[in-house]
Amino acid sequence: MKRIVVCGAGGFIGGHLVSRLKKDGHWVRGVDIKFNEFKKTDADEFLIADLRDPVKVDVTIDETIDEVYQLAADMGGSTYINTGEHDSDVMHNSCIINLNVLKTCSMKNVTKIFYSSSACVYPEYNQLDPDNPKCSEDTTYPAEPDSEYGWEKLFSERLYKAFERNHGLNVRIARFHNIYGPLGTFDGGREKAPAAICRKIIEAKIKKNKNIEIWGDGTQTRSFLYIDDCIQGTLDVFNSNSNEVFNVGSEEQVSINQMIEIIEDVANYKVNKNYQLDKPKGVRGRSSDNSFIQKQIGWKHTHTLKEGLIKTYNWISNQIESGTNISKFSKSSIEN
Ligand code: NAD
Ligand code: GDC
Repeated sequence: MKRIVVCGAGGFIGGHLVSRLKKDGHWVRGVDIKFNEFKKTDADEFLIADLRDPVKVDVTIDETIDEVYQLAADMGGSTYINTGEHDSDVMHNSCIINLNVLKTCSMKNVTKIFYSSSACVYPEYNQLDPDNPKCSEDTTYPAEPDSEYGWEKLFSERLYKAFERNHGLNVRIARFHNIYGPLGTFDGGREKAPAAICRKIIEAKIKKNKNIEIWGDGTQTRSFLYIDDCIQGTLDVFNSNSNEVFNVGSEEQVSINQMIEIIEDVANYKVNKNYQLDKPKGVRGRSSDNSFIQKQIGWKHTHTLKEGLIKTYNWISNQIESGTNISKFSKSSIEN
């Protein structure tokens, strides 16, 4: 049994990771600036703390902690990342969290740390053709991420590697490719395409309205990874002997239009797509290349997009129909 800190434990992936680490028998302290909106935490302890404050980081990662998973970041989907409006916050907030966490880890007894990077580090020039995006780990340089979020992730990857070299920290890094599933945000501006489009179709169905808005022309491509596969990939990268940086994504590349068709099937409801060409679109094409992780670690995703979307659609549908009660979970978490 390890004593583990999960930073960003009030978030989507961090919340799922806490549950899995608890199931695996570890003692877990979660930390975040907020509680998870949808579920009472499974952590043994949950601290509300702003990781931009080095004193709070010092208290959170104390001398008893063996391992840290650092997922806290100021982030969101295309609507949040690609307008440019949040660039200074995204870069400043996430950088300072990583600077603080690494400095503290290097001074305490932490033996191993995980950092969640992103597919957004890959150069835009390799993601112009929606049918042939190139996102293998060996194409990272010359660097040209399409967003400041991607530049921050690339800088932070390098920061983790520098602490590994100079302070003997055992570092593991995964580049997540658009993760989706239950307990992920689906409204409010930070949601990504799978959750946003599920919500739009559910709301259209409830209102018996056929029209939904789609950002871009719908021919842009992506791959989406179901949350359970992401958690398994994270643990496989963490427990591997290799300290290389790995993609953790799906290779099931689809256009946004194709994903909408799948969701329409799940909903048993057809919509009219009203394309918003002035909305944030990000790169034209992006899909994970898993050759390296499969060869080195043997990790593979197991859910098809349709299987994952069925679970996600049903969960969002339940949330909308029952009316999400944020304060209910905040209260129960405080008592934990
Ligand atoms: P999320 O927004 O649900 O979780 C991030 C958490 O960090 C949030 O709960 C937020 O409150 C917390 N946080 C932000 N600032 C903080 C601060 N100053 N102090 C303490 N906590 C703070 O996002 P997620 O989808 O769970 O992503 C987790 C990690 O994975 C992030 O680092 C993200 O960049 C990375 N990632 C996610 C995806 C994806 O598709 N979800 C893809 C690539 C990379
Ligand atoms: O938001 P996202 O899932 O992020 O968008 C995918 C594509 O879907 C974009 O081209 C977007 O314009 C389109 N899209 C169409 N309609 C909508 O209603 C909508 N909402 C949203 N959000 N998008 C819509 C993400 C980053 C993450 C993360 C991952 C890594 O980029 O924003 O923070 O790091 O990538 O893979 P996406 O895939 O561009």
